[in-house]
Amino acid sequence: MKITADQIQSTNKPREVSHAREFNFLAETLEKKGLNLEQLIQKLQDFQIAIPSWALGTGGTRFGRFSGGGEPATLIQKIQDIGILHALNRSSDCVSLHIPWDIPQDYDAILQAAAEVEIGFDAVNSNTFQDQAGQSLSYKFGSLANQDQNIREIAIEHNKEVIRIGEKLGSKALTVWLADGSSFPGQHSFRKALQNTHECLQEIYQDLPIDWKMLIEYKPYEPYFYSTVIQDWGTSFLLANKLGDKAYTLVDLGHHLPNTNIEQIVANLMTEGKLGGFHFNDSKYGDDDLTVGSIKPYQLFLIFNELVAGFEETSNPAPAWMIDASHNLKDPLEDLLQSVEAIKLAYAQALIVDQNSLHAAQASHDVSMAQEILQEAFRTDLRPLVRESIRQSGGTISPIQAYRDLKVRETLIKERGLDSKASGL
Ligand code: AOS
Ligand code: ZN
Ligand code: ZN
Repeated sequence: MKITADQIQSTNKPREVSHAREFNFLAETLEKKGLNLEQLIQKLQDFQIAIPSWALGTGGTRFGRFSGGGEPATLIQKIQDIGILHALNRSSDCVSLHIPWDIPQDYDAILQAAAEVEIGFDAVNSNTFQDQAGQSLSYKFGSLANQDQNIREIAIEHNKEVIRIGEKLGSKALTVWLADGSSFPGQHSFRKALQNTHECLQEIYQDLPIDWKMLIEYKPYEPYFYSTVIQDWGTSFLLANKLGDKAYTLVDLGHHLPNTNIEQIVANLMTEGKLGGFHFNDSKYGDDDLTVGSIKPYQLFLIFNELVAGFEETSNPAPAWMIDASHNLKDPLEDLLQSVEAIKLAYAQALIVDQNSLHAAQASHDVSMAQEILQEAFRTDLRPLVRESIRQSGGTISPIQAYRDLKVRETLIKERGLDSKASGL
């Protein structure tokens, strides 16, 4: 299934008048505040968020999986699904692959399928948390941190292979997330595990093409429950610093213990020029991988507030923007449309923060006013602005409604059947 420009227009038609009314009202309000609407719209249009190839099918928990049908079974079908999202919201022009859940066979066919729907390739993810088919030794007790050099070598080789795959597709970054850790005190030596990880990452780093980045993800627990080798941003940052200029920290929003101040982590990483990318999602308890903005939208806004300020005030390179979510109840494509909208909304809210007044409030220790300034931006309903930016890019005013009007899921089920299944989790 492919969505045409005519179809987009047809879904916009019945909503145009009310959208215009809402947008004009907002535009007037924003202009009165001295904001430049054209610039805001341009920034929102330029902001593209990569879709993870593993989030297009129904996820699941260890207790079960309930597919909604019509799932993409091949990499090309996954790319086509992202093409559908991108046609609707003009905001997701990239896919992030996970090897070996995605194994490109015919590169020409994949590149062509991607070009047809205007999709490029963001960071490629390696996978050393599962044994691969035919693998001689197991990752059961770790990969890059393992005490067994033979296992570490398999894991290093896999990461190098992922780089080679990414190169053929035009990716510019390798994301490394390691499950390595321990479930019981005494199970392994913290120091040896970290040293092994560092040495292995060094070897992989040496294979990075000149214009590539290595993005190092951290996570406090799970699948192991006592310790994780790269447990927090500090450990990721330490490794990134030791490795060199091409290594950065990747912040997955769900990879923090409850109530962690993520916006402060973002600010500090930007100060050091080491913020490499995001895995956006939301969570209540742990790595819940819920729809972005569904639980803590204010936190998301505060993160974007640091990002927007950091873009101005630091020389941190542009981070990679990716979603990392799992959909157990909702239609994955609807969920991703909601996530992208939530991210753009938080970005828009951060863009209208009156930074000068905030700096002035900070300089005069005016705590109440500093809070007022942030909340003024957060509580302004900017949905019409985000919709307008998407409409001007050729997308739809109401992505979820359009998705339903155009009967996308029904069509995918007809084309692929009820039982089709994406590889991976
Ligand atoms: C795992 O918790 C991390 O979020 C990784 O990014 C992982 O590769 C991805 O979530 C797929 O499971
Ligand atoms: Zn992640
Ligand atoms: Zn995760």
